[in-house]
Amino acid sequence: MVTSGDLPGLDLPGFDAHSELGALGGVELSHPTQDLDGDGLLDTVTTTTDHAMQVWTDLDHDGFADHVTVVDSDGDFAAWEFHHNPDGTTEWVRMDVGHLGGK
Ligand SMILES: [Ca+2]
Ligand SMILES: [Ca+2]
Repeated sequence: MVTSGDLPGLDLPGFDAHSELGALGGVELSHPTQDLDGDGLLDTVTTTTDHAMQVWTDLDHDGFADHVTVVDSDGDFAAWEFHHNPDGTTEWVRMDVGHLGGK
């Protein structure tokens, strides 16, 4: 289970590129601060922990994150998408993983 950890003022989970998000559930982005896709609507929140940065994006503006990219301080990264299954359950699915810097 991922917990909110050391993020004062932000109720978003902190984790690194090696964390398993599968059962995390919906993540509410109540106060997005960035407009990642440039359509004029704020959709993205960036959070940081001691060892990693998480970029949460609410692509359809329903108030819940649909995508998160995690980058560790050592360059490892992982990208996850929030999926709604036909049976009504939801899960985070890892779409990409790798290392920045091309080693
Ligand atoms: Ca936007
Ligand atoms: Ca959304």
